[in-house]
Amino acid sequence: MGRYFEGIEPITFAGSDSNDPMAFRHYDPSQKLGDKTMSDHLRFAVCYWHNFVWEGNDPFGGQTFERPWFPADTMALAKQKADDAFDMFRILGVPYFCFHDHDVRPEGDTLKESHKRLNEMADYFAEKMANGGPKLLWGTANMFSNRRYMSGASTNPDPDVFAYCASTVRACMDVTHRLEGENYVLWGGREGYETLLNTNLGRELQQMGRFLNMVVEYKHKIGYKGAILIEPKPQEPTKHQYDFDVATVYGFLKRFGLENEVQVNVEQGHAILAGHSFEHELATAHALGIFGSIDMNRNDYQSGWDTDQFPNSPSEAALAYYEVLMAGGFTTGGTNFDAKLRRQSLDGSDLIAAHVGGMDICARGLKSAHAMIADRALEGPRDLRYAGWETPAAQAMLAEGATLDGIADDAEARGVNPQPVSGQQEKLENVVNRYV
Ligand code: XLS
Ligand code: NI
Ligand code: NI
Repeated sequence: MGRYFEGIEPITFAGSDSNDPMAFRHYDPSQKLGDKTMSDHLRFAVCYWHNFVWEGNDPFGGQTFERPWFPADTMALAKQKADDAFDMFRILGVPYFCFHDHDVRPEGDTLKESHKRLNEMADYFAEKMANGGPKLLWGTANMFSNRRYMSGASTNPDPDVFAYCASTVRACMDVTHRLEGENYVLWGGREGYETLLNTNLGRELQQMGRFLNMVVEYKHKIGYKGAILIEPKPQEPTKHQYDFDVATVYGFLKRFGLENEVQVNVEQGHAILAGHSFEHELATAHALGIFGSIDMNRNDYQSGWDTDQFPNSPSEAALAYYEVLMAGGFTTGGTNFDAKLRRQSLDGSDLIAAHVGGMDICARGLKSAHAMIADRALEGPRDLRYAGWETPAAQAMLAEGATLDGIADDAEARGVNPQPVSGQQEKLENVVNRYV
Protein backbone atom coordinates (compact mmCIF):
# COMPACT_ATOMS: atom_id res chain seq x y z
CA MET A 1 0.00 0.00 0.00
CA GLY A 2 1.25 3.45 -0.86
CA ARG A 3 1.26 6.23 1.66
CA TYR A 4 1.28 9.42 -0.31
CA PHE A 5 -2.47 10.01 -0.32
CA GLU A 6 -3.01 8.83 3.25
CA GLY A 7 -5.88 10.63 4.95
CA ILE A 8 -7.74 11.45 1.72
CA GLU A 9 -11.09 9.70 1.66
CA PRO A 10 -12.70 8.32 -1.51
CA ILE A 11 -14.52 11.10 -3.36
CA THR A 12 -18.30 10.92 -3.32
CA PHE A 13 -21.17 12.74 -5.04
CA ALA A 14 -22.53 15.49 -2.79
CA GLY A 15 -24.87 17.35 -5.17
CA SER A 16 -24.68 20.73 -6.83
CA ASP A 17 -25.29 22.65 -3.59
CA SER A 18 -22.14 21.25 -1.97
CA ASN A 19 -19.18 23.56 -1.41
CA ASP A 20 -16.80 20.72 -0.51
CA PRO A 21 -13.83 20.95 -2.94
CA MET A 22 -13.21 17.23 -2.44
CA ALA A 23 -16.70 16.12 -3.52
CA PHE A 24 -18.42 15.74 -6.87
CA ARG A 25 -21.16 18.25 -7.55
CA HIS A 26 -22.19 16.88 -10.96
CA TYR A 27 -20.51 13.51 -11.42
CA ASP A 28 -22.89 10.97 -9.99
CA PRO A 29 -21.47 7.76 -11.50
CA SER A 30 -24.66 5.72 -11.27
CA GLN A 31 -27.05 8.46 -12.45
CA LYS A 32 -28.63 7.53 -15.76
CA LEU A 33 -28.68 9.83 -18.75
CA GLY A 34 -30.78 8.06 -21.34
CA ASP A 35 -29.95 4.37 -21.30
CA LYS A 36 -26.43 4.69 -19.84
CA THR A 37 -25.01 5.74 -16.49
CA MET A 38 -22.75 8.79 -16.32
CA SER A 39 -19.88 6.46 -15.56
CA ASP A 40 -20.57 4.45 -18.73
CA HIS A 41 -20.96 7.58 -20.83
CA LEU A 42 -17.76 9.25 -19.65
CA ARG A 43 -15.46 6.24 -19.08
CA PHE A 44 -12.93 8.32 -17.13
CA ALA A 45 -9.24 7.46 -17.15
CA VAL A 46 -6.30 8.92 -15.22
CA CYS A 47 -2.97 9.14 -17.03
CA TYR A 48 0.20 7.90 -15.38
CA TRP A 49 2.68 10.33 -16.94
CA HIS A 50 1.59 13.80 -15.86
CA ASN A 51 0.64 12.64 -12.38
CA PHE A 52 3.36 10.24 -11.37
CA VAL A 53 6.30 10.93 -13.70
CA TRP A 54 6.43 14.66 -14.44
CA GLU A 55 8.52 16.50 -11.84
CA GLY A 56 7.21 20.03 -12.36
CA ASN A 57 9.97 21.28 -14.66
CA ASP A 58 9.46 23.97 -17.30
CA PRO A 59 11.85 25.34 -19.97
CA PHE A 60 13.45 27.63 -17.37
CA GLY A 61 13.44 25.55 -14.22
CA GLY A 62 13.69 22.04 -12.91
CA GLN A 63 11.85 19.89 -10.46
CA THR A 64 9.34 21.51 -8.12
CA PHE A 65 7.40 18.43 -6.99
CA GLU A 66 8.68 16.15 -4.27
CA ARG A 67 7.09 12.73 -4.46
CA PRO A 68 8.32 9.82 -2.36
CA TRP A 69 8.81 7.58 -5.42
CA PHE A 70 11.05 10.02 -7.34
CA PRO A 71 13.25 9.45 -9.30
CA ALA A 72 11.72 5.96 -9.70
CA ASP A 73 14.97 4.65 -11.16
CA THR A 74 14.75 1.29 -9.38
CA MET A 75 12.05 -1.36 -9.59
CA ALA A 76 11.35 -0.87 -5.87
CA LEU A 77 10.59 2.82 -6.43
CA ALA A 78 8.59 1.98 -9.57
CA LYS A 79 6.43 -0.30 -7.42
CA GLN A 80 6.07 2.33 -4.72
CA LYS A 81 4.91 4.70 -7.45
CA ALA A 82 2.39 2.10 -8.64
CA ASP A 83 1.06 1.66 -5.08
CA ASP A 84 0.44 5.38 -4.78
CA ALA A 85 -0.99 5.63 -8.29
CA PHE A 86 -3.53 2.90 -7.58
CA ASP A 87 -4.40 4.63 -4.30
CA MET A 88 -5.23 7.75 -6.29
CA PHE A 89 -7.31 5.76 -8.81
CA ARG A 90 -9.27 4.27 -5.89
CA ILE A 91 -9.82 7.66 -4.20
CA LEU A 92 -11.17 9.10 -7.46
CA GLY A 93 -13.20 5.99 -8.30
CA VAL A 94 -12.11 6.11 -11.95
CA PRO A 95 -12.84 3.01 -14.02
CA TYR A 96 -9.67 3.29 -16.18
CA PHE A 97 -6.04 4.37 -16.35
CA CYS A 98 -3.46 4.80 -19.17
CA PHE A 99 0.32 4.51 -19.33
CA HIS A 100 3.46 4.52 -21.50
CA ASP A 101 6.14 1.85 -20.95
CA HIS A 102 8.52 4.62 -19.90
CA ASP A 103 6.12 5.86 -17.18
CA VAL A 104 6.02 2.64 -15.23
CA ARG A 105 9.49 1.06 -15.32
CA PRO A 106 13.06 2.32 -15.31
CA GLU A 107 14.68 1.67 -18.69
CA GLY A 108 17.12 -1.27 -18.78
CA ASP A 109 20.54 -1.41 -20.43
CA THR A 110 19.15 -3.49 -23.29
CA LEU A 111 15.82 -3.76 -25.07
CA LYS A 112 15.30 -7.18 -23.53
CA GLU A 113 15.96 -5.89 -20.02
CA SER A 114 13.54 -2.99 -20.56
CA HIS A 115 10.81 -5.38 -21.73
CA LYS A 116 11.44 -7.73 -18.80
CA ARG A 117 10.91 -4.84 -16.41
CA LEU A 118 7.79 -3.73 -18.25
CA ASN A 119 6.37 -7.21 -17.94
CA GLU A 120 7.21 -7.36 -14.25
CA MET A 121 5.31 -4.10 -13.73
CA ALA A 122 2.43 -5.44 -15.81
CA ASP A 123 2.22 -8.41 -13.44
CA TYR A 124 2.18 -5.98 -10.54
CA PHE A 125 -0.65 -4.00 -12.20
CA ALA A 126 -2.59 -7.15 -13.07
CA GLU A 127 -2.82 -8.08 -9.41
CA LYS A 128 -4.03 -4.61 -8.43
CA MET A 129 -6.48 -4.53 -11.34
CA ALA A 130 -7.89 -7.89 -10.26
CA ASN A 131 -8.30 -6.58 -6.71
CA GLY A 132 -10.79 -3.84 -7.57
CA GLY A 133 -8.38 -1.55 -9.38
CA PRO A 134 -9.30 0.24 -12.60
CA LYS A 135 -9.10 -1.31 -16.05
CA LEU A 136 -6.69 -0.22 -18.75
CA LEU A 137 -8.19 2.25 -21.24
CA TRP A 138 -5.05 2.28 -23.36
CA GLY A 139 -1.40 1.46 -23.41
CA THR A 140 1.25 3.20 -25.49
CA ALA A 141 4.99 3.43 -26.07
CA ASN A 142 7.06 6.48 -25.26
CA MET A 143 9.11 6.93 -28.42
CA PHE A 144 9.90 10.60 -27.90
CA SER A 145 11.75 11.25 -24.60
CA ASN A 146 15.02 9.36 -25.05
CA ARG A 147 17.66 11.07 -27.22
CA ARG A 148 17.69 8.09 -29.59
CA TYR A 149 14.35 9.41 -30.91
CA MET A 150 15.48 13.00 -31.43
CA SER A 151 15.31 12.63 -35.23
CA GLY A 152 12.15 10.57 -35.27
CA ALA A 153 10.79 7.18 -34.26
CA SER A 154 9.54 5.19 -37.28
CA THR A 155 10.46 8.21 -39.45
CA ASN A 156 14.09 8.23 -38.30
CA PRO A 157 16.87 8.44 -40.92
CA ASP A 158 18.57 5.58 -39.01
CA PRO A 159 16.92 2.20 -39.77
CA ASP A 160 18.09 0.86 -36.41
CA VAL A 161 15.75 3.32 -34.69
CA PHE A 162 12.90 1.94 -36.82
CA ALA A 163 13.86 -1.55 -35.66
CA TYR A 164 14.13 -0.39 -32.04
CA CYS A 165 10.59 1.03 -32.36
CA ALA A 166 9.28 -2.26 -33.74
CA SER A 167 10.57 -4.05 -30.67
CA THR A 168 9.21 -1.37 -28.32
CA VAL A 169 5.74 -1.29 -29.87
CA ARG A 170 5.53 -5.08 -29.93
CA ALA A 171 6.34 -5.22 -26.21
CA CYS A 172 3.83 -2.48 -25.39
CA MET A 173 1.08 -4.04 -27.52
CA ASP A 174 1.69 -7.41 -25.86
CA VAL A 175 1.37 -5.86 -22.42
CA THR A 176 -1.73 -3.88 -23.43
CA HIS A 177 -3.27 -7.09 -24.80
CA ARG A 178 -2.39 -9.04 -21.68
CA LEU A 179 -3.89 -6.39 -19.38
CA GLU A 180 -7.00 -6.30 -21.60
CA GLY A 181 -6.42 -2.67 -22.53
CA GLU A 182 -9.31 -1.48 -24.65
CA ASN A 183 -7.17 0.58 -27.05
CA TYR A 184 -3.59 0.97 -28.16
CA VAL A 185 -2.49 4.57 -28.87
CA LEU A 186 0.27 5.93 -31.10
CA TRP A 187 1.19 9.55 -30.59
CA GLY A 188 4.04 10.53 -32.89
CA GLY A 189 5.72 13.28 -30.93
CA ARG A 190 8.95 12.95 -32.91
CA GLU A 191 7.30 11.88 -36.17
CA GLY A 192 7.88 15.16 -37.92
CA TYR A 193 10.77 17.51 -38.54
CA GLU A 194 12.68 20.50 -37.20
CA THR A 195 13.89 21.68 -40.62
CA LEU A 196 13.15 20.62 -44.17
CA LEU A 197 16.82 21.37 -44.96
CA ASN A 198 17.79 17.94 -43.62
CA THR A 199 14.51 16.09 -44.13
CA ASN A 200 13.19 13.82 -46.87
CA LEU A 201 9.52 14.27 -46.12
CA GLY A 202 8.26 11.80 -48.73
CA ARG A 203 10.54 9.03 -47.48
CA GLU A 204 9.59 9.62 -43.86
CA LEU A 205 5.87 9.39 -44.63
CA GLN A 206 6.48 6.08 -46.43
CA GLN A 207 8.30 4.73 -43.38
CA MET A 208 5.49 5.83 -41.07
CA GLY A 209 2.87 4.23 -43.33
CA ARG A 210 4.78 0.92 -43.45
CA PHE A 211 5.19 0.98 -39.68
CA LEU A 212 1.50 1.55 -39.02
CA ASN A 213 0.56 -1.22 -41.44
CA MET A 214 2.82 -3.60 -39.53
CA VAL A 215 1.30 -2.51 -36.21
CA VAL A 216 -2.16 -3.36 -37.55
CA GLU A 217 -0.93 -6.71 -38.94
CA TYR A 218 0.55 -7.53 -35.55
CA LYS A 219 -2.69 -6.64 -33.79
CA HIS A 220 -4.52 -9.21 -35.92
CA LYS A 221 -1.74 -11.75 -35.56
CA ILE A 222 -2.01 -11.78 -31.75
CA GLY A 223 -5.81 -11.57 -31.80
CA TYR A 224 -5.93 -8.23 -30.02
CA LYS A 225 -9.50 -6.94 -30.19
CA GLY A 226 -8.92 -3.38 -28.95
CA ALA A 227 -8.78 -0.33 -31.22
CA ILE A 228 -5.60 1.15 -32.65
CA LEU A 229 -5.72 4.93 -32.22
CA ILE A 230 -3.57 7.72 -33.66
CA GLU A 231 -3.41 10.90 -31.59
CA PRO A 232 -3.09 13.96 -33.85
CA LYS A 233 -0.99 16.98 -32.87
CA PRO A 234 0.38 19.68 -35.18
CA GLN A 235 3.64 20.53 -33.44
CA GLU A 236 5.52 20.40 -30.13
CA PRO A 237 7.97 18.80 -29.62
CA THR A 238 8.79 18.92 -33.36
CA LYS A 239 8.23 22.08 -35.36
CA HIS A 240 5.93 20.15 -37.69
CA GLN A 241 4.30 16.82 -36.87
CA TYR A 242 2.99 14.56 -39.63
CA ASP A 243 -0.21 13.67 -37.73
CA PHE A 244 -1.17 17.35 -37.81
CA ASP A 245 -4.91 17.08 -37.18
CA VAL A 246 -7.82 14.68 -37.70
CA ALA A 247 -8.24 15.48 -41.38
CA THR A 248 -4.53 15.00 -42.07
CA VAL A 249 -4.55 11.67 -40.24
CA TYR A 250 -7.55 10.56 -42.29
CA GLY A 251 -5.72 11.35 -45.52
CA PHE A 252 -2.72 9.39 -44.28
CA LEU A 253 -4.86 6.41 -43.30
CA LYS A 254 -6.63 6.42 -46.70
CA ARG A 255 -3.32 6.54 -48.50
CA PHE A 256 -2.04 3.50 -46.64
CA GLY A 257 -5.35 1.60 -46.71
CA LEU A 258 -5.92 1.82 -42.96
CA GLU A 259 -9.05 3.98 -42.65
CA ASN A 260 -11.10 1.01 -41.47
CA GLU A 261 -8.43 -0.22 -39.07
CA VAL A 262 -7.32 2.87 -37.18
CA GLN A 263 -9.25 5.60 -35.38
CA VAL A 264 -8.25 8.80 -33.62
CA ASN A 265 -7.69 9.83 -30.01
CA VAL A 266 -8.56 13.54 -30.10
CA GLU A 267 -7.03 15.91 -27.54
CA GLN A 268 -8.50 19.33 -26.79
CA GLY A 269 -5.12 21.08 -26.45
CA HIS A 270 -3.85 19.59 -29.69
CA ALA A 271 -6.97 20.74 -31.55
CA ILE A 272 -6.33 24.28 -30.34
CA LEU A 273 -2.65 24.15 -31.36
CA ALA A 274 -3.83 23.10 -34.83
CA GLY A 275 -6.01 26.21 -35.05
CA HIS A 276 -9.24 24.26 -34.54
CA SER A 277 -11.76 23.92 -31.75
CA PHE A 278 -12.07 20.60 -29.94
CA GLU A 279 -15.60 20.19 -31.27
CA HIS A 280 -14.37 20.76 -34.82
CA GLU A 281 -11.91 17.90 -34.49
CA LEU A 282 -14.53 15.63 -32.90
CA ALA A 283 -17.13 16.44 -35.55
CA THR A 284 -14.54 15.80 -38.27
CA ALA A 285 -13.61 12.43 -36.75
CA HIS A 286 -17.30 11.51 -36.58
CA ALA A 287 -17.98 12.62 -40.16
CA LEU A 288 -15.00 10.60 -41.44
CA GLY A 289 -15.92 7.53 -39.39
CA ILE A 290 -12.73 7.45 -37.31
CA PHE A 291 -13.83 8.74 -33.90
CA GLY A 292 -12.22 6.69 -31.12
CA SER A 293 -11.40 8.35 -27.82
CA ILE A 294 -10.53 11.69 -26.21
CA ASP A 295 -7.66 13.15 -24.22
CA MET A 296 -9.37 15.77 -22.09
CA ASN A 297 -7.56 18.94 -21.07
CA ARG A 298 -7.40 22.57 -22.09
CA ASN A 299 -4.75 24.98 -23.27
CA ASP A 300 -3.88 28.43 -22.08
CA TYR A 301 -5.37 30.53 -24.88
CA GLN A 302 -2.65 33.17 -24.71
CA SER A 303 0.57 31.16 -24.44
CA GLY A 304 0.41 29.10 -27.66
CA TRP A 305 1.81 26.03 -25.85
CA ASP A 306 0.34 22.64 -25.16
CA THR A 307 -0.17 23.49 -21.50
CA ASP A 308 -2.24 20.37 -20.69
CA GLN A 309 -4.34 22.12 -18.03
CA PHE A 310 -7.35 20.50 -16.45
CA PRO A 311 -10.58 21.39 -18.25
CA ASN A 312 -12.67 24.01 -16.46
CA SER A 313 -15.08 25.52 -18.97
CA PRO A 314 -18.70 24.29 -18.83
CA SER A 315 -19.46 25.48 -22.35
CA GLU A 316 -16.36 23.90 -23.90
CA ALA A 317 -17.14 20.61 -22.17
CA ALA A 318 -20.78 20.77 -23.28
CA LEU A 319 -19.86 21.29 -26.93
CA ALA A 320 -17.25 18.54 -26.80
CA TYR A 321 -19.60 15.95 -25.30
CA TYR A 322 -22.28 17.08 -27.73
CA GLU A 323 -20.05 15.82 -30.54
CA VAL A 324 -19.11 12.68 -28.60
CA LEU A 325 -22.81 11.83 -28.15
CA MET A 326 -23.61 12.70 -31.76
CA ALA A 327 -20.86 10.27 -32.78
CA GLY A 328 -22.74 7.58 -30.87
CA GLY A 329 -20.75 7.90 -27.64
CA PHE A 330 -17.67 5.93 -26.69
CA THR A 331 -17.30 2.26 -27.57
CA THR A 332 -13.71 1.26 -26.75
CA GLY A 333 -12.73 4.90 -26.08
CA GLY A 334 -13.18 7.09 -23.03
CA THR A 335 -12.23 10.37 -21.37
CA ASN A 336 -8.55 10.29 -20.46
CA PHE A 337 -7.31 13.27 -18.46
CA ASP A 338 -4.11 14.08 -20.31
CA ALA A 339 -3.78 16.99 -17.91
CA LYS A 340 -1.23 18.15 -15.40
CA LEU A 341 -0.98 20.45 -12.42
CA ARG A 342 0.67 23.85 -12.56
CA ARG A 343 4.17 23.55 -11.14
CA GLN A 344 3.33 25.53 -7.98
CA SER A 345 0.60 23.04 -7.03
CA LEU A 346 2.85 20.93 -4.86
CA ASP A 347 0.54 18.79 -2.77
CA GLY A 348 -0.92 15.34 -3.23
CA SER A 349 -4.32 16.88 -2.50
CA ASP A 350 -3.79 19.18 -5.51
CA LEU A 351 -3.62 16.10 -7.73
CA ILE A 352 -6.89 14.81 -6.34
CA ALA A 353 -8.69 18.17 -6.41
CA ALA A 354 -7.61 18.76 -10.03
CA HIS A 355 -9.21 15.49 -11.14
CA VAL A 356 -12.33 16.08 -9.04
CA GLY A 357 -12.83 19.42 -10.80
CA GLY A 358 -12.05 17.96 -14.21
CA MET A 359 -14.42 15.03 -13.77
CA ASP A 360 -17.13 17.37 -12.56
CA ILE A 361 -16.81 19.75 -15.49
CA CYS A 362 -17.01 16.80 -17.90
CA ALA A 363 -20.09 15.46 -16.12
CA ARG A 364 -21.68 18.89 -16.26
CA GLY A 365 -20.86 19.17 -19.96
CA LEU A 366 -22.27 15.70 -20.60
CA LYS A 367 -25.53 16.59 -18.84
CA SER A 368 -25.89 19.79 -20.90
CA ALA A 369 -25.10 17.94 -24.12
CA HIS A 370 -27.51 15.14 -23.32
CA ALA A 371 -30.31 17.62 -22.59
CA MET A 372 -29.65 19.60 -25.79
CA ILE A 373 -29.90 16.39 -27.80
CA ALA A 374 -32.99 15.13 -25.96
CA ASP A 375 -34.75 18.46 -26.60
CA ARG A 376 -33.45 18.60 -30.19
CA ALA A 377 -32.42 22.15 -29.27
CA LEU A 378 -29.82 22.27 -32.04
CA GLU A 379 -30.87 19.31 -34.16
CA GLY A 380 -34.36 20.73 -34.69
CA PRO A 381 -33.13 23.99 -36.26
CA ARG A 382 -30.38 22.08 -38.06
CA ASP A 383 -32.89 19.69 -39.67
CA LEU A 384 -35.00 22.64 -40.77
CA ARG A 385 -31.94 24.26 -42.30
CA TYR A 386 -31.30 21.23 -44.50
CA ALA A 387 -34.96 20.29 -45.05
CA GLY A 388 -34.77 21.23 -48.74
CA TRP A 389 -32.37 18.38 -49.29
CA GLU A 390 -34.95 15.85 -48.10
CA THR A 391 -37.14 16.33 -51.19
CA PRO A 392 -36.89 13.66 -53.93
CA ALA A 393 -35.80 16.23 -56.49
CA ALA A 394 -32.91 17.40 -54.34
CA GLN A 395 -31.87 13.83 -53.50
CA ALA A 396 -31.83 13.02 -57.20
CA MET A 397 -29.11 15.63 -57.76
CA LEU A 398 -26.78 13.65 -55.46
CA ALA A 399 -27.74 10.22 -56.74
CA GLU A 400 -25.60 8.07 -58.99
CA GLY A 401 -26.22 9.03 -62.61
CA ALA A 402 -26.96 12.71 -61.99
CA THR A 403 -24.75 14.98 -64.10
CA LEU A 404 -23.68 18.57 -63.98
CA ASP A 405 -25.28 19.02 -67.40
CA GLY A 406 -28.63 17.60 -66.36
CA ILE A 407 -28.80 19.65 -63.18
CA ALA A 408 -27.76 22.81 -65.04
CA ASP A 409 -30.44 22.33 -67.72
CA ASP A 410 -33.08 21.74 -65.07
CA ALA A 411 -31.98 24.78 -63.06
CA GLU A 412 -32.26 26.98 -66.11
CA ALA A 413 -35.62 25.49 -67.15
CA ARG A 414 -37.02 26.06 -63.65
CA GLY A 415 -35.43 29.49 -63.45
CA VAL A 416 -34.12 28.75 -59.94
CA ASN A 417 -33.53 31.90 -57.94
CA PRO A 418 -32.40 30.91 -54.39
CA GLN A 419 -33.37 33.25 -51.54
CA PRO A 420 -30.87 33.45 -48.63
CA VAL A 421 -32.22 32.66 -45.15
CA SER A 422 -30.74 33.57 -41.77
CA GLY A 423 -28.15 31.23 -40.26
CA GLN A 424 -29.37 32.34 -36.80
CA GLN A 425 -25.97 31.97 -35.15
CA GLU A 426 -26.65 34.28 -32.22
CA LYS A 427 -30.01 32.68 -31.50
CA LEU A 428 -28.32 29.26 -31.43
CA GLU A 429 -25.54 30.54 -29.17
CA ASN A 430 -28.24 31.76 -26.81
CA VAL A 431 -29.84 28.32 -26.90
CA VAL A 432 -26.56 26.65 -25.92
CA ASN A 433 -26.09 29.07 -23.04
CA ARG A 434 -29.47 28.09 -21.64
CA TYR A 435 -28.17 24.54 -21.26
CA VAL A 436 -24.71 25.22 -19.81
C1 XLS B 1 1.48 14.76 -25.82
C2 XLS B 1 0.49 13.69 -25.94
C3 XLS B 1 0.82 12.43 -25.16
C4 XLS B 1 -0.04 11.28 -25.63
C5 XLS B 1 0.47 9.95 -25.23
O1 XLS B 1 1.25 15.90 -26.18
O2 XLS B 1 -0.75 14.20 -25.57
O3 XLS B 1 0.67 12.66 -23.81
O4 XLS B 1 -1.34 11.41 -25.18
O5 XLS B 1 1.72 9.69 -25.76
NI1 NI C 1 -0.85 16.45 -25.41
NI1 NI D 1 -2.51 13.12 -25.25
